[in-house]
Amino acid sequence: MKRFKLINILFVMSCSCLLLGCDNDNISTSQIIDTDIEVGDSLRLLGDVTFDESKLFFDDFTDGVNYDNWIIGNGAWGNGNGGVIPENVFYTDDGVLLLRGNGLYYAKDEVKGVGMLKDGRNTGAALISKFLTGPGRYQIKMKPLGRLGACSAFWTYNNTTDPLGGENLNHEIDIELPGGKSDGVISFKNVLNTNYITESYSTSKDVNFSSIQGEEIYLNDGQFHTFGFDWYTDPEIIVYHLDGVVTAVSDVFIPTLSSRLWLGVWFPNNAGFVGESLFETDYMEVDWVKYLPFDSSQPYEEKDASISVNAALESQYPTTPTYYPDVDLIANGDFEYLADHNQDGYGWSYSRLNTEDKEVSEVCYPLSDGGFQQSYGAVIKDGGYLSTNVDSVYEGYEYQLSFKAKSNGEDSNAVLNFVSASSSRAIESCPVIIKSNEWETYTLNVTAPKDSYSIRLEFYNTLSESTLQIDNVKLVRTK
Ligand SMILES: [Ca+2]
Ligand SMILES: [Ca+2]
Repeated sequence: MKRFKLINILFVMSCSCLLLGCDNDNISTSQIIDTDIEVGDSLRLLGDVTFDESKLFFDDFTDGVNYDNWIIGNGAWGNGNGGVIPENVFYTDDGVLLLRGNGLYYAKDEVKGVGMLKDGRNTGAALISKFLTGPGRYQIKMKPLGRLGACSAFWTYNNTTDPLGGENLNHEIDIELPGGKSDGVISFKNVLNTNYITESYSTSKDVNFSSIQGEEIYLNDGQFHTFGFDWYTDPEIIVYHLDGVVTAVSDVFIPTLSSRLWLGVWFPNNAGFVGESLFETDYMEVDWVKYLPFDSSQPYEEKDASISVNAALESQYPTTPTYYPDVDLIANGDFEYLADHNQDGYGWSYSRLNTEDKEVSEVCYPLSDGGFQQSYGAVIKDGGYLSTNVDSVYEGYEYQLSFKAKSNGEDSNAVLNFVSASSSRAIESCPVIIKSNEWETYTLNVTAPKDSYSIRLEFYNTLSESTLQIDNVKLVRTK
């Protein structure tokens, strides 16, 4: 009966497509789901489908990463990244899996990449299930890595050669953050819900969760959120959900091959997809993962899903818990990267005001003993201008800026600017005047105003009379 109804509906749908000339990606799903389930509904099971509770998989990472359940990935896919590596996998003593991502400003040189980049930049981490999965409910309670350029993801994957010689039978269901590519502003307001069959046929919903919930919600807000999807094969529907609310319903290109479950953070190196990874180090945090298969009413083809990256050795699994990392949103704020790296390309921009005639190298430059206690620091003279940026900043987020500075005049400034997505002009500026000729620590507590998208932090002299020295710049989220 269910099948008969589905065939009828598909017939109607293809007729209307012929008439309207629509493409498959844009088919409204409302005809199939009709009164069944819609975006904004509370999550529930469709029709008579039940769970096979006897096959529940649940992992809260209490004792770290279980070798019997998970492969820790040690390999790369995509271009321009360093892959996923076991050195970036950690857990806390209260059972949170920490997956570290090192962005393009990573200069610690403590880990090496296994992709095109070998110096540790754009390295992430991933777990892949040793068990195979099929139709059912998939959920992850996590905090995505809250910066642009790092894709926090939870997905099924089976990439199999087509026995008939066509393109690969890539079967995939993905939750990916940040979203926003469809309207050109990548942000944590959005999450991408995508499913594939073959390499060519996919449908992706770029979901703005705020508009579904009727209030502003940013998915890097420091809270755990539960992301997931229900994968049905009869009828073929995927219901994507977030915090118990339906975010998208897909009824085209539904996978039918058994898969493995993947989760992790990786670096697509594609600004149009998740933005640019202009940060040093941050983390994706996972409280738990759950997979609950459906009953036998949901058919699928059993096929081993090969694992497309190398596996870490058992000796590379983390064996002791770690403390929660102290995430500094400023890259290379202690300037010690200068010992082994070029001055440009690691987060700091050494520049000059438009009114300054001297070369940048004379008015804004790093100095090996120019920082606190004769360490590396930055020097700003005359019309020099030192700046750095932090993305993924949203209304209501609270931060503490701290830095060490000294100045031989009274016209030296640090200014923290909140900037919107649409203009480089500050929507709010928070200044600090630096007056002391001895090293002092300056702190500033700020709250991001409406329409915030990033922070631009700048150091300069207003009267071009002073020499300003800067070191140990740090910005942390306090709420
Ligand atoms: Ca946990
Ligand atoms: Ca220093």
